[in-house]
Amino acid sequence: MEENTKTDAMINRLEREIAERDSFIQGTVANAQDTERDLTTSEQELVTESRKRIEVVDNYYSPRKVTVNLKSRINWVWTDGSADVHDVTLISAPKGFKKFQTEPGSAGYTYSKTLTKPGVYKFICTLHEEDNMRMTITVRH
Ligand SMILES: [Cu+2]
Repeated sequence: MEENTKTDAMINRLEREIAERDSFIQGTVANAQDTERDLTTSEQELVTESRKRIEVVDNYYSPRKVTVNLKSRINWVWTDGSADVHDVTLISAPKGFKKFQTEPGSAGYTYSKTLTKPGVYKFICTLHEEDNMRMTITVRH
């Protein structure tokens, strides 16, 4: 019983921390929108790194370029902007990292992968390669 209470308290604290971080990031994004400027590279990195979220839409990934820390877990999210079907196919990766291809998905589909080797990862959508639907993730040492 006491263990449960402790776990609950820990979950509450973590949820609060995540909410605070989210609101800070949303503030940064809202600020940029208010002043009608694009996010700076470092702000974009902050947003992406915090969310580690790549949106899959018709017919591109957003953002197209990301730099993250080693062992980041990346979340690809097929949003409502994905009426069509797309996949995420790893075509080039650091030595020793196993290439993969997701199922073709549309709005509501998600996929997560932890990048365990430093270096450059290149992805394409095999269904829209000719539309240049591709992205790059660089993993820091
Ligand atoms: Cu596609």
